[in-house]
Amino acid sequence: MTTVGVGMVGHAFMGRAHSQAWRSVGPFFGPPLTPVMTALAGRSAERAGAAAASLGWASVETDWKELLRRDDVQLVDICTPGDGHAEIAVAALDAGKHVLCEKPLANSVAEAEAMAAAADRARERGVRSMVGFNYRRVPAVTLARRLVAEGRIGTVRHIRAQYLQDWLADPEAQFNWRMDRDRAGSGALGDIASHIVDTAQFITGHTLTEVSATLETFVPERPAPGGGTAQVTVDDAALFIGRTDAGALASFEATRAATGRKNALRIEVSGSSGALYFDLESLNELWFHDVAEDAATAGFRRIVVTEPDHPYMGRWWPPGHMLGYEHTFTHQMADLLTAIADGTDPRPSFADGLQIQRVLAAVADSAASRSWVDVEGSD
Ligand code: SOE
Repeated sequence: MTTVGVGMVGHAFMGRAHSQAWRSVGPFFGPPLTPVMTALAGRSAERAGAAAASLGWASVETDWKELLRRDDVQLVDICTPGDGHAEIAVAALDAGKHVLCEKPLANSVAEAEAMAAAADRARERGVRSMVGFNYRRVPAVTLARRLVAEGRIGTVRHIRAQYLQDWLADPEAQFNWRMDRDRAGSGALGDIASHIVDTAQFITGHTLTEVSATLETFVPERPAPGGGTAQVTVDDAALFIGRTDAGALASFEATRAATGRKNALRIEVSGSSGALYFDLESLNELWFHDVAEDAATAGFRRIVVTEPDHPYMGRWWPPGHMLGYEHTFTHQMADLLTAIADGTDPRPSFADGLQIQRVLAAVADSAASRSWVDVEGSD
């Protein structure tokens, strides 16, 4: 099998980001499997048809279940709101289709457990699955992981993570599915705190074992699209501290009300002999501090992560020619297709996604009980 037929469910923001990645991964990465953009599934034939034409999909389905019945679809790419993830992923895996599922894996730990179990069953038949925490695949983030693994900053003592957005700072910002617990499962917690938990654990190799948290909803009621107002049933902001299995202290701030900050995912890792700092709003840069540096020239050094030997960069442009947000999705597809071809498990796996879901649940439980809570399964 040198090609893999892809069927994508959903065609909004993530559907558009994934479509550009499916189009670009072949020409730029030449993966062992070439993706064929076979079918786009969307509830509205008219809107899905227009999206398929503009995004490059060969056919349209108005019922995602049809993708599972098609022999020309071997991989299902789930780009729906969170309330669609579990049903589609379990059915697709049980039908023998590889699955890429957007983050967070699910709207609850129970759903994530069912998805991870389906992934285990499917793995026995060589069917692979991945959850789309794409920020691991920013070259600077992968470089940070390599530097930590090489011991370049020594023993990790602190993880300092933020994910700051401001699209809900305005109380007049309209209600949408991301503010509906039944659709999204949670607010900033599942949507963007999940990213910094995955990115922090990926860079350091640590896992969170216990957390102490608080959540806030600053604007409980918002203008509804059809007029009137709608109740916000999720958090606008999540703040929590934690301990890791390797003895580090961690702090996390995820908010959609950080006025003036657009998409500022920031991670600083403090080690016994150095430190690293990354900011998504300057995603081609990694700041590195080495205590061995002579005091006269010590400090955080700016690494422009665009050299051919830097992660993923050899496939793109000459040094100094920057990448963007969309390239992380192309990297994600390249790694997924390579893993499928090699018969290995792509990372992050559904088990990785389940662990993050358990961190999010511990955060919610801690905020409700105003106490420290252990992360299930971390003992
Ligand atoms: C939230 O607005 C959001 O779109 C997240 O859902 C994405 O995962 C993140 O990459 C950008 O911000």
